[in-house]
Amino acid sequence: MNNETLFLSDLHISFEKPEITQRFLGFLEHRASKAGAIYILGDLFDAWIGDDDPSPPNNKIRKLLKQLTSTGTKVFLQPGNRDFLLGERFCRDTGVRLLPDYAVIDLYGTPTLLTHGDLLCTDDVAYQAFRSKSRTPEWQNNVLSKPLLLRLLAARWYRFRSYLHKRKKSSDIMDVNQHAVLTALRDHNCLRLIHGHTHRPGIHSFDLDNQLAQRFVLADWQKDKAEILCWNAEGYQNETQ
Ligand SMILES: [Mn+2]
Repeated sequence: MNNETLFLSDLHISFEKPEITQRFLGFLEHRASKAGAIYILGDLFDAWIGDDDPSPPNNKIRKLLKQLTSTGTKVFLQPGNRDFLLGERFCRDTGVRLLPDYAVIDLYGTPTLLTHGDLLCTDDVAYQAFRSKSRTPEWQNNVLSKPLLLRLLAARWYRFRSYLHKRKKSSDIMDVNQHAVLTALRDHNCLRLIHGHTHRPGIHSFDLDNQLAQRFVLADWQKDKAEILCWNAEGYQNETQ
């Protein structure tokens, strides 16, 4: 069983959604330890304002991640658009390894491209502009140097603002752009992509330079429903948590 690889994303863990936290803690304690590797493709947390934030349920999650990685399960994490400030201290505390925005892994013989998914939503020009700005060291140092309380308040404000913006945006620009998908696959020499972010779970097959390519979109976690993508040498299946 140790030869399994699990993919999940978009848990959006927060104090306000204890059901999701509980489900994830249960996953870490039971299901995850049976796998060889776990890939969390971003937005594990609904907001991450710095590795020094001890607000619940962060410490409990740190502890169980540490427990899991200490027993030999590898855990990899890609930054999402909500938790891109996860940093080195979090990795030290948990044994989790951070991956870059695009990462290629060898998934039982097939090169597979992993990404959170927000980079592929190129039609959302305003978001991409904010994204570029917020990934600079200047922006991040400026934010992280603010007192914790101020960051907590700012995060609340941003989440509220993002909720308002999302209601106004057309649903098309919130999905991936197919040209961006093809370019990313070409750039990384892959025919398989796994991502989250859009909260539109599914498997899409399409042509890439006369070869069959596939895009797996992971499900976001909800109070009463959570899904992970499980791969082994034989293939994949979706598993309800
Ligand atoms: Mn996201």
